[in-house]
Amino acid sequence: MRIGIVCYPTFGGSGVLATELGKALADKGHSVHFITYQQPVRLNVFNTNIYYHEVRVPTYPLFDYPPYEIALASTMVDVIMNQDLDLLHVHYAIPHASAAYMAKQIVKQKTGRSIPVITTLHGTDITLVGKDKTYEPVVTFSINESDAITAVSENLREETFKNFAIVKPIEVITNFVDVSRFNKKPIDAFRQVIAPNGEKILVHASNFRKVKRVNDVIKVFSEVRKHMPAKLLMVGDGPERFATEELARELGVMEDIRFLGKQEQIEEILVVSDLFLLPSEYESFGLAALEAMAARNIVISTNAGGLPEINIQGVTGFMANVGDVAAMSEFAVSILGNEDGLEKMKEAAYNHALSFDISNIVPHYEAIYKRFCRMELCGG
Ligand code: GMT
Repeated sequence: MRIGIVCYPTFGGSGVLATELGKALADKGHSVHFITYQQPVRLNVFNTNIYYHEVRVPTYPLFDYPPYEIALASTMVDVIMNQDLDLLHVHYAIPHASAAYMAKQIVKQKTGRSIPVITTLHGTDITLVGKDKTYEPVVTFSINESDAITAVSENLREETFKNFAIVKPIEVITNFVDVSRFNKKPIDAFRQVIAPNGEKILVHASNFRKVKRVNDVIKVFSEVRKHMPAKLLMVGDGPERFATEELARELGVMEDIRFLGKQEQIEEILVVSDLFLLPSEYESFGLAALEAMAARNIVISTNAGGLPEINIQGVTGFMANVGDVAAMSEFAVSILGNEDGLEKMKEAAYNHALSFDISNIVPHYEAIYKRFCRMELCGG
C-alpha cells in the first residue's frame, strides 16, 4: 500500500513510534511517505520504499504565528494526489488530525475520492494540550472525523473517552520496540569510561518537560549516592534541563552525572545502564521505559497513566505514587545492592519487552489499513 505518515519529527515518543512504524512498513514492501516539517530523527536509513516530504511554512511580516496547519494540509493534498496515497496515518492529534480532515475535504472536492484517515492518539494531545478549551472543539471534531482511531494504551483510551465526546470506537494498539536493536552487547570501553570502578549506572531519557518531573530523577539519584557509588546518565534536552542541572549542583551529585543532551544512538547508552528512572506526572505509555527494558534495564517509575501496563510491580521494576521520591529511592538502593535480584529482574524486564516486539504489533496497524484498502488494489 502507499501510506502517508504524519508526525512530529523531533525526539518525542510519538515521532519515534511513527518513524519506527514507517520503517517497518517499508521493510514489508509498503511505500511510506513521511510528511513532516523536518527529517524525523529516527529516519536514519536509506530504503527505496521510504519518501520524505518536507512541509515548508513560508513566513510573512503579517504572521506572528505562521499558519503551519494550512501548510501541512496543503502538503498532504499534494502528496495524496501526486503519490496516489491509499491512506493517511497521523500521529498525535494536534494539529495533525484537523489538518488531515482539511486535506481530505480538498481531495474529495477535487477528485471525488475520500482518502481514509487513521489517527493515533499518543499522550498530551489528549491529557494536557488537547483538553484545553482553546483546542478541545477542534480536537474532538477531528478525532470523530477520522476513519479509524487508535490509542497507545488502555489508559489513554479511557482518558480520551473521559475528556472528549468521542462517538467512535478507539482501538488500543500498544507502542512497540524493535527488541533486536536494543538486545546487543554493551561496549565495555564505554561503560569503563562512565563507571571506571564498576559503579551501577542509572539512566533517564526524556524531553525534559515539566510532566517528566526530571528533578525527581536527581533526588532519587542523590539518595542512591548516599548508600553506594553510582553514576547517572541524563539523555535528552528541554525546558527543565537548566533547573535540573542546578538541583544536581545543589545536592552535590553533579560529579556523578553526565548530561548527554539529545542522542540518536540511545541503544548504546541503554545497554551499558542498569536502571531506568521515569518519575513522570503522567505517561500514556512510556516508550522510553520500554526501550530501556529491551536493553535489559529494570525500571523505576511512577504508577501514573499507562505505566502499569508496561512496568510490572516487583517483576520488571518498581512503581510508586507520583512524587514519592522516598519509595523510589528505597527500591533503587535495595535492588542495586542485590546483584542476583538485579540480574533476575533485568532478565524479566527483557522478557516482558519481547511481548511488545515490533513483529507482534505492526500487523495490528496493517490490519486496520487493510480495512480501507481500495477494491482495485486488494481485490476484496
Ligand atoms: O505528549 C507527549 O509527552 C509527547 C508524546 C510524544 O509525542 O512524544 O509522548 C507521548 O507519546 C509517547 C509515544 O506514544 C508515549 O510513550 C508517552 O508516554 C507519551 N507522553 C505522555 O503521555 C506524557
